[in-house]
Amino acid sequence: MAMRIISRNFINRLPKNTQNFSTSTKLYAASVLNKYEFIKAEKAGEKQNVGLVTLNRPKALNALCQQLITELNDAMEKFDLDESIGALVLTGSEKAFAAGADIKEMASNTFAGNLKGSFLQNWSDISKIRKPIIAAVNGYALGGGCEIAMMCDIIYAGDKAKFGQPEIIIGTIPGSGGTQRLTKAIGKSKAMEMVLTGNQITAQEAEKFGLVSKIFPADQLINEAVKLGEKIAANSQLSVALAKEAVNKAFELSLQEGLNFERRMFQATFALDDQKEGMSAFIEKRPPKFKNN
Ligand code: DAK
Repeated sequence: MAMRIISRNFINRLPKNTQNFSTSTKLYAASVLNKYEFIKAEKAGEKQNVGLVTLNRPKALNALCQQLITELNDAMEKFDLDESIGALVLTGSEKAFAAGADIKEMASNTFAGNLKGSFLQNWSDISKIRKPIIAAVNGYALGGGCEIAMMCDIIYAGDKAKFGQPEIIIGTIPGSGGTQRLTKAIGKSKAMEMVLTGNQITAQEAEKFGLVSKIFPADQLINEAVKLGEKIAANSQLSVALAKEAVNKAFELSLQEGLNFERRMFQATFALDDQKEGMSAFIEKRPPKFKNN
C-alpha cells in the first residue's frame, strides 16, 4: 500500500494495540475499522454495490481540513479497490456539501510553506479514482467544496444547493480547479463572473449552466444518487472504467486524439468476457451477467 500523509490525530484514534505499527499499516487498520472522524463510509443500495461517503464535520459546515481530505481519499481508494462496489456517491449534510478548505487551518500559511508542498498536496487524489463518482450536493458547495464536486463525474443537486468560488472575497483565488474545471463546465463568462465576484449560483442555475445534471428535493437526493450508482454498477465495471477514462480524455486531448483514444478503447473491449456476455445476452434476449472480466 502506498504511503500517504496521515495526521497524528488519525493515528491516535486507532486501538492501543496498533500504535507500534508502521504508518501504512495503521492507515489500513483505520480504514478496515472505519475509524473515521470527519467522514462516514458505508455500502448502499439493494445489492450493497454503491460506496457511499458522507462528509461529516457539521460544526464547520464540512470545511475540508487536511485530516478530512486524508480520510476521504482513504475511503474512496478503499471503495475503488473493492470488487463488490460498482460506483461511489459522495455527499455532505443538508446544510453543506462542503464550505471549502478550512480557512482557519490555512490562514497563517506562507508562500514558502505552500511551495514546499506539504499543504493540500493530496487534494486532487479523488480525480484519480477509476470508478464513477456521483456528487450529491445539498446546501453549500463553496471553494474547495465546489472543486471537489467538480472532480466527481456526475453532480446531482438538492433544490436548495448553492455553488460558488468565494476565494476572491478572502483575498485569494481558487486552487484546485475552480478556474479550470468550472470554466470548462459553464463557459468563460459565467465562470469569470463567479470567480471574480465570489457570487454563488443556485442549483437551478447550476443545472441550466450544465454544471449539474439533475435536481431533486433535498430529502430525496441521496436516494436518487444511490439509485444512479446502482444503475451504473449493473454494467461491467471494466467497460464503465474505460468509458469514464474516455469521457475524461475529452478535457485533455484534441478532437482527433480523443477520437483515436476512444476507438482504441472500443476495440479493447472486445478482449473482455463482459463484451461477449453483453452482446450474447442481447442476442439471446436475456439480461447480461457481467463478471468484470
Ligand atoms: N473554513 C473554516 N471554518 C468554516 C468554513 C471554512 N471554509 N466555513 C464555515 N466555517 C465555520 C464557521 O467559522 C463557523 O464556525 P464557528 O464560528 O461557529 O466556530 C461555522 O462553520 C458555521 O459557519 P457560519 O456561522 O459562517 O455559517 P453561516 O450559515 O452564517 O454561513 C457560509 C455559511 C458557508 C456562507 C459561511 O460559513 C462562509 O462564507 N464560509 C466560508 C466559505 C469560503 O470562503 N470558502 C472558500 C475557502 S478557500 C488547494 C486546494 C483547495 C483550496 C485551495 C488550494 N490546493 C490543492 C493548492 C481551497 C480553498 C478554499 O476553499
